[in-house]
Amino acid sequence: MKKVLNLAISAVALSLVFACGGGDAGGDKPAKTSKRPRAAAGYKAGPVTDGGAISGRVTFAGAIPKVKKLEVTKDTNVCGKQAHYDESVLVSDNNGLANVVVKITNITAGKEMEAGDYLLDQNGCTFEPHISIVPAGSPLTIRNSDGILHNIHTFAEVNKSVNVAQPGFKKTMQQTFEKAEVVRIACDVHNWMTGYIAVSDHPYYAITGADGSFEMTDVPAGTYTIEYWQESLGTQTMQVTVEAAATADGSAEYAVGS
Ligand SMILES: [Cu+2]
Repeated sequence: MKKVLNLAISAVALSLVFACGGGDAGGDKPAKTSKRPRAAAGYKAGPVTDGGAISGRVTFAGAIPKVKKLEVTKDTNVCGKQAHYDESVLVSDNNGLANVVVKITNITAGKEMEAGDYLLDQNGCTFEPHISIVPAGSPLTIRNSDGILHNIHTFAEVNKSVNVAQPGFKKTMQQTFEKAEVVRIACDVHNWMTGYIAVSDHPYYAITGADGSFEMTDVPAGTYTIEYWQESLGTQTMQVTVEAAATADGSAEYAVGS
């Protein structure tokens, strides 16, 4: 009887390995395997029953900086249809800081990473969205809505950097990032174009909205380090304790010169 039970458990374990590993176990079929988001090695995904939330606002202390208008110096018939602004520090009327990547740095178990469709559009010679979260292993579709030559140039440290032309006739390309980091994206044709991809390796990532607010849900109870990253103002960290069925305050402030 005991032996049968062991066998049954092994069978369950085996099917779990196949379910979690996806095509990884299958080897050389990248088109199928690459659709799956890939969590960090050692991250245990499963239902969160004692979860809480972390929410808050990231704010900017001090006078609200003026947003600089950028000069369109090329392809003005397409790129000049709309005004371009420096998006490196965007502060709302109530001091909310937008586009801050908020993540838990030390989480080893929690909810499943969700598969999704990820799009970076080049529209009016601007990257839309300016910054987004893309899970490691999930393909990002890079669209050229402008019908003119753009050039995708990524500046990565742990991923492979790419520098590839996207002519007007090439509507979409795909790019997959394998490891977690924030990758800057530029266009060598239009030097004012800048965007960022926050490659995630677990589901506890968020980006602050225009008012600086963010939320993470289904966080297992525990004490965590939260990291805040902003493209111009840098990185800071904070400890937060999450209790079951409660919302922990993850608000943070960037002070000028911090
Ligand atoms: Cu461009």
